[in-house]
Amino acid sequence: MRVVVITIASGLLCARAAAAQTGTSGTTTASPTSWRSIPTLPSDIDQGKKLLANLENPNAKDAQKLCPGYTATNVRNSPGGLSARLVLAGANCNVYGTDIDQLDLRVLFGPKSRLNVRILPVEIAGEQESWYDIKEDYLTRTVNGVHFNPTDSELDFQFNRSPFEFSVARKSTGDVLFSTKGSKLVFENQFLEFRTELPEKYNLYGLGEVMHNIRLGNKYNRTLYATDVSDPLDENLYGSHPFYYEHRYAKLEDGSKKGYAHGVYLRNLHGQDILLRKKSLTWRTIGGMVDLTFYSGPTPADVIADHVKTVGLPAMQQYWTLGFHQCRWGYSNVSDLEGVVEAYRDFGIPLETIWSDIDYMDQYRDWTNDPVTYDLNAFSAFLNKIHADGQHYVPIFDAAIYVPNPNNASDAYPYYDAGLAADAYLKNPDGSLYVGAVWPGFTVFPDWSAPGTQAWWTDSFQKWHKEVEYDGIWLDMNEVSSFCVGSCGSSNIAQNPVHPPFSLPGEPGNLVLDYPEGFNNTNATEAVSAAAAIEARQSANAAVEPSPTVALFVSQVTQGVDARAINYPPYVINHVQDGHDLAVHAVSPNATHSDGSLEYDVHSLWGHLETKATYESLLKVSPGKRPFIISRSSAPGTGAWAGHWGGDNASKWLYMALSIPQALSFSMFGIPMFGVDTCGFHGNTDMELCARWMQLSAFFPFYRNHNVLAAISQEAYRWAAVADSSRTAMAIRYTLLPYMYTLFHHAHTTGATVMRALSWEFPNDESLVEIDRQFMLGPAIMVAPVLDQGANYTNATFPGGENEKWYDWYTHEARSGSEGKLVDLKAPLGHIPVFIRGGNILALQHPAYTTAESRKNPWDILVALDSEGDAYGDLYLDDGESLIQEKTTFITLEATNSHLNVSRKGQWTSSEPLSSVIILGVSKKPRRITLGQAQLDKWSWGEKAQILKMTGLEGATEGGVWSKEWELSWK
Ligand code: MIG
Repeated sequence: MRVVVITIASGLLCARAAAAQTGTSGTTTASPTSWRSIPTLPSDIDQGKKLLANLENPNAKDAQKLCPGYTATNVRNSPGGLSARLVLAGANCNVYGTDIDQLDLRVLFGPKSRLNVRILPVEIAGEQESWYDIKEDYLTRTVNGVHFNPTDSELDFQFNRSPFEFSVARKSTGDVLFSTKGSKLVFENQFLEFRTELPEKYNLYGLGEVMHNIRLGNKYNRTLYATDVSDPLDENLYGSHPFYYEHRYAKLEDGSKKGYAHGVYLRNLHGQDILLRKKSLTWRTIGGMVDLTFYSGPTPADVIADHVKTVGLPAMQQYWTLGFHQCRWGYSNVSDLEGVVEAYRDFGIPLETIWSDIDYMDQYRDWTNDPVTYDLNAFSAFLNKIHADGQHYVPIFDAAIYVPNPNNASDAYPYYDAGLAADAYLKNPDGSLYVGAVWPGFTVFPDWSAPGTQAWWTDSFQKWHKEVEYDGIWLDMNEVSSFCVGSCGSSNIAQNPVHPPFSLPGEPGNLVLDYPEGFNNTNATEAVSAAAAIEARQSANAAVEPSPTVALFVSQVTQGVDARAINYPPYVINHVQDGHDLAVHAVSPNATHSDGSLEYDVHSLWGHLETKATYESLLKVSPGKRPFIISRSSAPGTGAWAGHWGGDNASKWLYMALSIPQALSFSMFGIPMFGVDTCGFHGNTDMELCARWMQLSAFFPFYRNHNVLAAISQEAYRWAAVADSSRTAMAIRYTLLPYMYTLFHHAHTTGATVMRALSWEFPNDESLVEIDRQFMLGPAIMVAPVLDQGANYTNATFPGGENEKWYDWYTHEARSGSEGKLVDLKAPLGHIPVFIRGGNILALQHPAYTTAESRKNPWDILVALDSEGDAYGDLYLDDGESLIQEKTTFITLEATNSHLNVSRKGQWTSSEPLSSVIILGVSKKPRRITLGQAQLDKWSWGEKAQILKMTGLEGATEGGVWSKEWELSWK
């Protein structure tokens, strides 16, 4: 018997131990699940070549030294911009592919905040489709300048003919935002390199998906290539977003600072390295073309909105999706789910949605339920019950499709057959099916370019919905992941079903023994035994010999004119997977699509396109309703169809802290519906971490607790302190739901963000460039969580200076800005510091157990006056679920001169009453208060607190608080 341990790329979190096996296809030892007694894939099936990434190779060829660059000729003005021919300025260098001798430069302006610079091979300039470009229905184009006059642009484009260099400047200030001066353009069929100068100590943000603080280092590398990996720091993850913005601060004559931001988006999703250096940024991709869009800002909010509008405005969410979601890997049957739903109810902790991980599936096959543990009758009864209670259900859905064993008639899997008949699967270069391996065994993968795929996909989701009335879909493994290198199953499908080449968490050799940092302080006894168990496991592993590598790779592409080295491109990006091999843990680069494209060129779009297809399907499953999808992989524009969660984090304080910059980066990428696995995925959580995290995530747009198989349970009711903390934070969240929903409306219509960095709200304040341990939810709410183990206080900065007003959420006590200094805040366990920014009006609704019940509750209006005595707020109302709304209402609340004016537009009606109005920052005792014509006598005012409270207003606004326009004055 041999056991092999492969350490997952993150190294620290989850040792993926290979299944114990005898010989090559031996049966495994006894296991709790029946499907375990099946052959196991060889453990080394996921090992590729060991390559040296260019970035780690000191002897790597330097294209800047070896290549000639280009000369511009034939320059002419064209509608909306200019064009030129770029000609290679010397002998071919062919460093990482073949140089392209002649390039087309196309510069296009319009609208005034955007400029697009495209450089593409002349040979494809007239072509509709080419591997150099991304189809427009995959990723939208950014600029349409045909009727735009470049002189109206906020940006200026300058270039030098020989050597060809270009720059982009902000017209109003003359500031050069991007300049390739002093560097060469390198354009080869498998390698692109260009560099821009940057100012010293630049503040640069974005370029995801990567785990990192919000501000990127100035000596730092980033790699983008969609991959299935457990959230290692500073490595490429599930999605690719080649967009950054830079924030500069100009000194004005009076000594004050003014912030200017601009954005840069590279519309190229090939594998890429981005090199951030002291005064420059270098972009290197292994294919595609230069397709750069510049956004002029000038604030970060302007840049982000411009980018989000460009790639696709985010989907409007159904109201209920903003409720609290509970998930875990390891709810092994329907009664597990029932038990969790009941326990939440018993403990009085709101639960909106219960989720299923892969446990529900029949042998991990999509669109099926385990006939015993998730029996359809019992399951339907359960779903009927939760639906009747106003709750929801969302199952996971895996990207790969099981291939039934052709030699076993009882292994039939009709969903596969239907996809095969629709010719919906990726192929090998020789036209045979590409067969990888994922949870169910050997699998195939949908091909989103094939004409029959969408109909089969939709039909399958519709069929399944007749059996299981799900309310949304959670898309996993869509990078797209495969547990083996190459088409490993091509000649092996007769072995199906096979077990993945590693054991599941909790199985022998892969026990979940880890605890959060500081656990030894809070629970010494348990920490000691966990440490002993980890040590025992490590010494057992040390005794095991590594297995030899098997070459499983299928042949290179030989067809057609594509002579590129597809499987092993000459430039090796710093890909996180073992050996930097692009084929490891993914469908391989040579998988071939029906439109002729290769996975090499479209890999990072797989999840994006699956999300789009699933969105289309859900529109058919539940006609007229906004689809609810959470996807692991994403690309620019995925937000138009789905939200995203932060993937496989760990139950560590570090990961809780990093969830804030994670969320802020997805705000930048136009995917506002974001949250992370609250209380942590890998490893065991503990009471303190889970209590803090349940409170923090309550202020994230997507609020879900999720846990790995075999870790200790972490539902909010498992510890009294976590239950208390959760109830407190959820009550605030549910009170704020109308506000969050309104933020989503703005995101959906204008590209505004929901979760915001402080530097976006205070763009002239340079002290905020790195602040990512506190954040804002919209313009009005600031959250300053405790992120450290054992702490009973935290510190926070209060931007805005002495004229800014910040009000404590709980006490309504006012304070002014802290002038860049950190202020200590008391925050014992159970308390999360939250503040309201003066100048905002919040329309709040009394919280209830579900969002549906909350929507029927009375309203409070909280007016937080700024130092001038003014405030503004708005509220968007609709039916909460329809894709196309027949009636909506938009309420505007304005306070000035001791007067509140509530105006409305639209036809949506609701009848909930007003309950109270509270006004913060009222410095003088009013003599008389009137609401409409009526004088109010139930009110109080405190000299010290400067708070004016009017309660018992239920009868004051006839027909409901929002049914008519009204006014309130306190003079
Ligand atoms: O290879 O379905 O990120 O949330 O619990 C692991 C099991 C597959 C990865 C997801 C995680 C989910 C897990 N999945």
